[in-house]
Amino acid sequence: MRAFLLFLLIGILAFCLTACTTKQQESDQSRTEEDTLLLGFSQLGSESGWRIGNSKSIQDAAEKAGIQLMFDNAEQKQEKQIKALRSFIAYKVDVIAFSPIVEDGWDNVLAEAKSAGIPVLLVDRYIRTEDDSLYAGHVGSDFMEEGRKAGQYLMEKTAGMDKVKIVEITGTEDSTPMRHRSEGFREILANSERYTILQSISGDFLRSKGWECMVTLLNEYKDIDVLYSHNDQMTYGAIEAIEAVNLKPGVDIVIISVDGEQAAIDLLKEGKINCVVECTPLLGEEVIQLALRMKRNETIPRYNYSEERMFTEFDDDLDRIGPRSY
Ligand code: GYE
Repeated sequence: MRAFLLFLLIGILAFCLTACTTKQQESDQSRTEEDTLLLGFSQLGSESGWRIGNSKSIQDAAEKAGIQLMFDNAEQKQEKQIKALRSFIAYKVDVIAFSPIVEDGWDNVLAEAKSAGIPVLLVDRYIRTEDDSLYAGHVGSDFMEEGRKAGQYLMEKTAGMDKVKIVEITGTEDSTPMRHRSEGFREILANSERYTILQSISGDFLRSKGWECMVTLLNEYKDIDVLYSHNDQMTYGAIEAIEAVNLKPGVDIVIISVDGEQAAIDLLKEGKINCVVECTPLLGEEVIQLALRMKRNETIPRYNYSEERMFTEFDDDLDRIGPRSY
């Protein structure tokens, strides 16, 4: 009887050991498989502090997760971006992620990725297509909401004014942030007849063009109350132009900017910008997590929006805004 019990015990132990080892081996295998990912990322350029922060966030997150990243900077040219996507397809990457500079013109190259069986993640901006199956999902900001926030701030700021004359310097034409930041802003202002948008011109998200646009606008109109600028870089250029004609930015002309770069927050504290709508470039970790899921053939949520704030002259805790990493 004792011998039998001993045998039984040894048997049970042996079974447990084998089961555990197999389980351990299985999980080791799946972990390595899960963690290996060759991700091709096409960045659209390096036009702003936002963009540079965004590239860094993606590169850092890839390094931290130990995944292989093929990174290409298209220097503001759609043709270069398409070329990069084609080279990712040729390399047979596991997943393609990219920030489309404009919304149109991606169908052909994305159909090529689809027939090569490579899933695509849109980062930051959207594309316009009839075929929704060309990408798995999007990660980035809700630009309509950013435009609405800018409008809401302006309603509050100008509550006592009869007529409000606005100029708008927009981002790159046919890009999602340009279209949606304009649309969301107008949606709010449409609630009142007091607002007139004198002119809306594109500054391509560049500081130099922000300056150029503002010079043109100041020559054209002598009675500008508000500047709504679609990003901080263009705002810096515009402020320079406003100061050059001896007007006080933030006082003579109310300034609303988008992004929330460190320099813009500093200008807000100085009173030269009145409102900064936050748009975060820190998308790296989410991009990597989603790409890993896509590699495992999981369905990802179609839209993955970042949580964002707004900083205005009315906040009583501006000094408590922590250092910005972009
Ligand atoms: O606001 C701007 C950048 O697409 C959200 O592009 C991005 C925009 C950002 O160059 O600064």
